[in-house]
Amino acid sequence: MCLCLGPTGSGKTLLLRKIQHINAVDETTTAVPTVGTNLFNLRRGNIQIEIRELGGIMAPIWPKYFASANRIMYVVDASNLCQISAAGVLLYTVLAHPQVKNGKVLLVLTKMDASYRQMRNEALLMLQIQRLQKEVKQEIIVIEASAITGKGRNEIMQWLFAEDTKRSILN
Ligand SMILES: Nc1nc2c(ncn2[C@@H]2O[C@H](COP(=O)(O)OP(=O)(O)OP(=O)(O)O)[C@@H](O)[C@H]2O)c(=O)[nH]1
Ligand SMILES: [Mg+2]
Repeated sequence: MCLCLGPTGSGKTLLLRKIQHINAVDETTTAVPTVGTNLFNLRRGNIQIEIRELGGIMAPIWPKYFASANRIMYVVDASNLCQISAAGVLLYTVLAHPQVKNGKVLLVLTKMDASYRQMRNEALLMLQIQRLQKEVKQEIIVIEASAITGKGRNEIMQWLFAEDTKRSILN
């Protein structure tokens, strides 16, 4: 199970909908805040994986779900200057949690279609990723994405399916 986390309104639901069905989202699509959780099933060949989005508003109780996950996809809104540093602090509290120590971590910088977005390097600087990477054991993979254009969709799919594909070949 992969958990999808990130601050309120960072773009988790829309991105997961786009990943699930490439035609599900365009510039006219609207989203409502997730109060609770959303489950997304992805299938590639005979491999199926489950992603559970936890709404940003639920951040205080995210840790209740950590035991059920072996992977974390953390979504940050690269166009929200006010939220981005706080998103880094929140990511640190997640990665420092004992039940997340051995998980795989993907950091998604989304809304890269927005003209007022931060560029990758600036966003990573504001998130203090280099410092964070020194503090935590997990390797943080970074992918730029957009639910509107579909940017990053294939790379995210590849990351999501990589381990499960390996496992099914071994079995
Ligand atoms: N421009 C742009 N806007 C986006 C993108 N993804 C999401 N949005 C907008 O951002 C807002 C929040 O999107 P959601 O997907 O609901 O965010 P969320 O992370 O699921 O939020 P919570 O469920 O409340 O934690 C909506 O108004 C979306 O239309 C994107 O890739 N580009
Ligand atoms: Mg949501």
